[in-house]
Amino acid sequence: RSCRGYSLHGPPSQLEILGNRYQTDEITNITPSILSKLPLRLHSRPKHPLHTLRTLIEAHFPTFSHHSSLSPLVSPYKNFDELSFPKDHPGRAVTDSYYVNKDLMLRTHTSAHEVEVFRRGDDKWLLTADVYRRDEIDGSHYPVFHQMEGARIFPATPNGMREVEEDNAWLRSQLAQTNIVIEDVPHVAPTNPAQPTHDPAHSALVAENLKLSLNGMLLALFGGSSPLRVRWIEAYFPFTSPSFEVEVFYRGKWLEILGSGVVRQATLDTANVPNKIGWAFGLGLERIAMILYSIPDIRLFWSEDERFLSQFKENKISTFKPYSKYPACSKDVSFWLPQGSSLHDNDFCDLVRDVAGDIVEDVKKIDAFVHPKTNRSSACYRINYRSMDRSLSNEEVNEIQGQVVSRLREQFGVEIR
Ligand code: FA5
Ligand code: MG
Repeated sequence: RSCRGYSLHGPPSQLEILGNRYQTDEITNITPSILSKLPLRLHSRPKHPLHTLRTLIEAHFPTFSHHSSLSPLVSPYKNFDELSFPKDHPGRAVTDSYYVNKDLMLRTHTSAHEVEVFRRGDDKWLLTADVYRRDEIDGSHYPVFHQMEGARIFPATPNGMREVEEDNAWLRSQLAQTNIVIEDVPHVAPTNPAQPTHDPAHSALVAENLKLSLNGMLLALFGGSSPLRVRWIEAYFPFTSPSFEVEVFYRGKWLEILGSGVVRQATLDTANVPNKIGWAFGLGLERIAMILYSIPDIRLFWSEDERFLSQFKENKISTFKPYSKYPACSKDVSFWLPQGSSLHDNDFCDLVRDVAGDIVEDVKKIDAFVHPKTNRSSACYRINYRSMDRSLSNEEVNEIQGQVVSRLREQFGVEIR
């Protein structure tokens, strides 16, 4: 019960989401503040940096089909099981993901749609969508962000492999005259193996096609007068093998851009295209947009302030000029939890986000201990409030902090210290 973003009485018995009504149950934890984001679809809003970035990536893959209107409501089966996530994967926990009820959740990644898109017979596609994860609160984390998934599959036949080889040769020639420095890893390795049902040579050709395709895309986004440094790293995802992460060296730092790999055959079998082999990647649009536009805080993407929105043009990346930073105001709250109960940081963050909306800049746990005699746990959190659009008055912040405190009492039965 303590996971809910609602009072001790729990959420209403039904929730209306994107025009439909859904039954809630004992794991419902999707809050009103999260529900309010579902219709916004920033990635489809003209001139918005997330839309422009998506458009630039789509333009780099002109022969791929584009999807961007799939519902964020998916079954846990689709988000996890179809992608070979083990039953005990932490991402499934109610502390990490948002559930409408036990059969319906908000997608945590765009990979949730891989099977349905492959099943349509689409063999090269890009898909952009809002994704939802319960997480900490700071300048680079927000419970809603946007991902872009891309995939390409080929017939697993000699002809299909010839197509890959020809495409690789062409892509290699395209990259040859450019300003890119790539740190690579083997296409397949003992630590990053080809799948048992794949010919390792075919798997290597497909992995090479993935790398060549993405290197070109990264060059289009990040390339400039000085050489672009890109580094490929071995990774692990339940739904790809071999798997890779990609980092780009930008303004003095290595930045993680995307996850990718050779699609697990189980995914393609489920999608009814068992005789194909191919690759997929998933990238975070906010991460890339914050870098390319110099946007300092992830909350800004949600701003309705004209001083933010009016700075951007369609199809063009420009440097964001921050308007004045307003003063911050931080408040601590310390409390005892009821005996035997615990409170996950993500529950605390969702509660604060629900009460304070985007004026919460970050939340830190500054103290936690268990009383040796009573066995009760105590916690102290520091909430930093700052609006991006205006100065907050002290009364306003006190009022909001008061609401946080009463919700904590009501929802988790805490005793304020
Ligand atoms: C995934 O979500 C995989 N579905 C990616 C994938 C697709 C792998 C297809 C293989 C094949 P991950 O959780 O690492 O993986 O997220 C992918 C990207 O999303 C990250 O590289 C990062 O750019 C972005 N991302 C992840 N978490 C956040 C976050 N909290 N805020 C902003 N961006 C994030
Ligand atoms: Mg990652």
